[in-house]
Amino acid sequence: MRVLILGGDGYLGWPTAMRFSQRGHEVHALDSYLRRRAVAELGSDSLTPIEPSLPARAEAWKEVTGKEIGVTHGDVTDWEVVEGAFRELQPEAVVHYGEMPSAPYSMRSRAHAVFTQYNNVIGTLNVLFAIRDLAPNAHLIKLGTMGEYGTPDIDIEEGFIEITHKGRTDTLPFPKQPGSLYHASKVHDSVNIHLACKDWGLRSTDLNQGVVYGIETDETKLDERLATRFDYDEQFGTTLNRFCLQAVIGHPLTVYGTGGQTRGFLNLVDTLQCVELAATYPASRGEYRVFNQFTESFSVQQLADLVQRAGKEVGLDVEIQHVENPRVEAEDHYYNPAHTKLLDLGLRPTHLSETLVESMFEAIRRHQGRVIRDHIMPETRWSPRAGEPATS
Ligand code: USQ
Repeated sequence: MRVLILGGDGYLGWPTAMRFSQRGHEVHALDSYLRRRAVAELGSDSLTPIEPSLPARAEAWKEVTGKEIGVTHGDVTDWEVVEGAFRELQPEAVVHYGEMPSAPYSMRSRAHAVFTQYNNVIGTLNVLFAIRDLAPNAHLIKLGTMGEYGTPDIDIEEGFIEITHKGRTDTLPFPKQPGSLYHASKVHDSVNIHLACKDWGLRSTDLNQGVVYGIETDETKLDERLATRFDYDEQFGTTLNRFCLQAVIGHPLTVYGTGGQTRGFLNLVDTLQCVELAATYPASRGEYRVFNQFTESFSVQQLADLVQRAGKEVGLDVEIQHVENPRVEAEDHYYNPAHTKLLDLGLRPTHLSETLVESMFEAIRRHQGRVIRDHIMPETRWSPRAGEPATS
């Protein structure tokens, strides 16, 4: 299969590129280095040292495996870049990670919010037009987010819900209540993708992914130059990754508010499985399908407790700190989303355990000396305090 990976330099994109290449597919990775730039602008860095560019990564991959990954440095919001890539590569599957992924980043200021929504919505629009006009049979595998749904007081379905209203019944998109302007950008994408499938006959799978954790995959372990990035700062680090790093460096675990916030989580290696399953069993022409992509639900407090217990096993004295919640989010809520469609396709979940957390400690320890502590504590608030000036 010819696979184009947009955002192929990121935390998930690079391991995905290697996985598809390892399986014998023809892979091309495109990236604007947005993530590298945004983390550097914040003054932080990936814990794991990564090769300086996509060409260097592809070179290392070739040296280690003898396989080739094509690369392009380019921005999905630039139509010429997208048009050129689609004309040249004629992809059969397009895996689209090429977005600004951070909720806190999007809530920092007006400029950060505008950048996030422009980047994500316009980039995805370009991809939709490119598929329509240049590769109409390509299957779009788009990374959405569980955060599109918010935390309603009913069970969350996989994309659609049957509603009976005033005696009439229809199956409609599940209501969306995004929790940040980043999550809202993914809602906008979903609406546009659904329309493109309906009106133009495109085929797409919207993967509403939960919070990813993990540091290694089978391919990253082949050679240290193949490592994926691992962020732990307040904007780009996800909860469990941050907690594991905090435990290793002796920083109190930063539980926001009471820690009752509950989310779906999955291991990085399961992200690869899910994307591979979506590609292997594509949507039909005209079909817009949604998979809820996570394996287990936990509250933030449960994660902190698990990290503390795992720490104890290996002699780490882990303190849990409840910091003022910088976000506007429910801390005590119902959460029961369906997530059976990927299991039906054959997903074999990796379960979170103390042993798994201990293996993350081990991987983090190897690069402990590189940790920058300045941006671990939360700095970005969802809502300004009274009297604070407007930001630009
Ligand atoms: N949280 C803490 N302490 C921390 C960091 C986070 O208590 O130090 C809490 C947050 O308040 C939130 C929960 O943990 O309630 C999850 O936060 P997160 O930063 O791990 O994840 P989030 O901002 O939701 O975003 C991440 C990815 C995003 C993806 C999303 C999936 O960055 O790209 O879309 O997870 S989901 O959360 O299901 O929407």
